[in-house]
Amino acid sequence: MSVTPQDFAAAANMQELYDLLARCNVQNGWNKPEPSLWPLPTIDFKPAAWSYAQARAALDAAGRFVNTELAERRNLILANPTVAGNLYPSVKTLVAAYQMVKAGEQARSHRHTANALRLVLETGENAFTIVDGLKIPMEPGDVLLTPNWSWHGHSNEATSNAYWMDFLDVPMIHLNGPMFFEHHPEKVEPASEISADSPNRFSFAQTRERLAGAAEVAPGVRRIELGAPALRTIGLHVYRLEAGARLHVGKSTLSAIWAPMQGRGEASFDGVAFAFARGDAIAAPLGFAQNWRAEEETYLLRVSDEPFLTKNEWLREIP
Ligand code: 1HN
Repeated sequence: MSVTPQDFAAAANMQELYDLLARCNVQNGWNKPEPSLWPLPTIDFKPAAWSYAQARAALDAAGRFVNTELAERRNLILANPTVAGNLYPSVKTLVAAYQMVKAGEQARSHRHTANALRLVLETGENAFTIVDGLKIPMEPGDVLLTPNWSWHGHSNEATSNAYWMDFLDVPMIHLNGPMFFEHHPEKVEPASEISADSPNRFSFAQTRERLAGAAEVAPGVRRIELGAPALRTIGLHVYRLEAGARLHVGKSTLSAIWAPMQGRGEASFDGVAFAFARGDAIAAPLGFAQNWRAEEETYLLRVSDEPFLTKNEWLREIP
């Protein structure tokens, strides 16, 4: 029975009012057990690290059991372990994965509204990602973009397996809802033209050269941004630390996944330290101060939600 204005007028006490509100799918906004606004960001995701050596061995094992018929992508999702029941995001807004395509294999083409990029770890000659009909070479250290709704598949024409890391804004799409996905009608999108200088490719050679000419942001630390073009939701920065250099990153609302492209060292988050080497993945969720130290010359890719935050004026330091 619907609640009438007269019912509210007749409510004799607070409890009767609450009972009427409950029948209208309305909650009082002044007496909830959990506040809906709070003074500072809640910390839920925690720092975490994944080792490439381990992921590579797991992918090789998956290669024995999982073929390209069964798996559209033979990949391993790096789910942040510290949120109860989390099976997906690596940090609140982003997910990372390791992927392997065997020698001679093709991973079929699809497109989705999630923005994606890859960091190439190990390939032979003639490994390609096919983006919108062009074959983009995959060489170690390359960063390759597949923006929102671009067709993409992977074609490993080399004699050795290809390994890389994927980064996507899927958690943002899960939250906001605009998920669309399509298989390519031809399974693997036909492509014959090789586009080594595609704007969607940031070769490691180019990245190293740009960093050599970049200004220092801290003693022994240089930084560049990859793009244009840039993804609308995901920011890409590469840091170069000289041997022995340190980088301090203050507490902020930024969520990032870091991937060492070269080198070795240690990353410490409010006292929790992880040793890192090339190919590892380090989740840096919002709300933790970070201290990086390089034991040798080190290149770090930082994949973050910076553009999403800055567009909305949500990038802030946390005291
Ligand atoms: C995806 O589509 C790819 O296209 C890689 O290679 C990793 C992880 C989660 C969701 C979709 C790819 C992915 C992914």
